Amino acid sequence: MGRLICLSNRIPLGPNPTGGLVVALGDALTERGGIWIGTSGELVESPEPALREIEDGPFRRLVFDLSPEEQANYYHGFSNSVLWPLLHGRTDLLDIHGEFLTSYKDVNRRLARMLAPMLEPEDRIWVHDFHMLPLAYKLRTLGAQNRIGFFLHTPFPTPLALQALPNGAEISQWLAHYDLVGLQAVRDVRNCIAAMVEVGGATELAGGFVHLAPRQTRIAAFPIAIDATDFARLAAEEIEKLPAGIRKPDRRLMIGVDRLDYTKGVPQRFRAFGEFLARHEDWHRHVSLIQISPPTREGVAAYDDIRAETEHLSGQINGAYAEITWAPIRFINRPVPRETLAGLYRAADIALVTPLMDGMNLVAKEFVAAQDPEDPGVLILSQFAGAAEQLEEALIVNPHDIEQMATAMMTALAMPLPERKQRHAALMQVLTRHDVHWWSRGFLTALG
Ligand code: ADQ
Repeated sequence: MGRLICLSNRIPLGPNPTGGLVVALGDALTERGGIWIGTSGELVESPEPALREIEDGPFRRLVFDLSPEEQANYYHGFSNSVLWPLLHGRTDLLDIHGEFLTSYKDVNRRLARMLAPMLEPEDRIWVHDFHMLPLAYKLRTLGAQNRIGFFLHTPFPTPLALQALPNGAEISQWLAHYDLVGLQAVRDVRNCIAAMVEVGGATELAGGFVHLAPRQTRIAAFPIAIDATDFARLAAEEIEKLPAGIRKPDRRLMIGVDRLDYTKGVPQRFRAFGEFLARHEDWHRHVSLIQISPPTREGVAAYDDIRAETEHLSGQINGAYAEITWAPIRFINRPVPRETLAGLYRAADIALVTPLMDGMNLVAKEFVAAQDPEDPGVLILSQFAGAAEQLEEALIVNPHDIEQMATAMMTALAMPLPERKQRHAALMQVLTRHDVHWWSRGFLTALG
């Protein structure tokens, strides 16, 4: 059995790396001398044409640097200002420039050239996410015959949206050089096959395979997951450590946790909470919303806009409703340690997970896992999160429908304990059956 070689834009650094993917891949990487490869996070004028080993962790990690120009064109440019909005159906935000695409291809070619000489025939390669779509194609050009799998963490767009890219057909060519393309949800599998056929000229075969000469690729859903048992244990421990007063006996708590990204629907969520407060004066002083949203991708214009919009809305709602001893919204623009988040989820009565579009959304799963089964909170979940395909017992909402979301908030606050317990038990069963180990095993078994 060969090694497992994983590639992702960011890799877990430090002597004790943490995070969902580390849990998912750690065993496979440690067992068979696997390697994780990604960018170093350092910018240098002339990046070395070789991978550099980081020597202090539980499995091998190799990194490469980007130049400031590549950071601007490959990372902020094609990855974050073209592919990210496209994959989330936000074609209105596309920022198309020739030099972005050129840099994107160049970085992937350089990576393939650094990787190809290291490969042994039995090695399996697992490429993660949209920063590295062309990697298999570049490796095949250099003669690699290995099994190569790709997992896309975002949604896959419709064939129509894909045509907003000048190189829409090329995406299908890139995907066709993988043996397996894994997506988060069944809806993404449908979109991907339709796009490869309609835009890329592929032929659909039986069993989720497509043929684009000279290769056959399997397209399948592998919904990403968490270690629910471990997260439940963490939350039960951490709630005890929260500061007194975070949750008063007469006050209910709603929570939202998202990177400050325009896909996450935070403005719509704030508007719905404003609508709820306007409708239910009796709930004033008795419910508040903590929204934890660290800024990301600063410097990309659309992210500056979403920050200004959310700050404006939270200020407006607090200005309209706050009293001396109560503010309806606490809007925190910093990351919060994972342990504290776990405790906060458990302290909350309701989670608002209402993205406009999301590959999966792990916050939804973390919230469910963190609940006390004897007195669980309620998950309000967008129909456009990949998680909605699995978490059917959540209160499913349309994040564009502000009135419906405000009604769901009231339904969740009024939900009797037996119904909360029954919904939570059903959700928890999904999470424990389909945990993060099930996810990585499933993908790697399918890759062969
Ligand atoms: P993200 O868009 O980052 O991931 P998500 O799935 O919600 O979205 O994962 C976020 C992770 O970061 C969660 O584990 C959460 O706890 C943590 N996090 C979020 N806000 C935080 C904060 N303020 N402080 C600390 N931690 C915070 C992409 C896709 C998703 C897909 C994942 C995994 O966009 O759809 O679910 O990858 O495939």
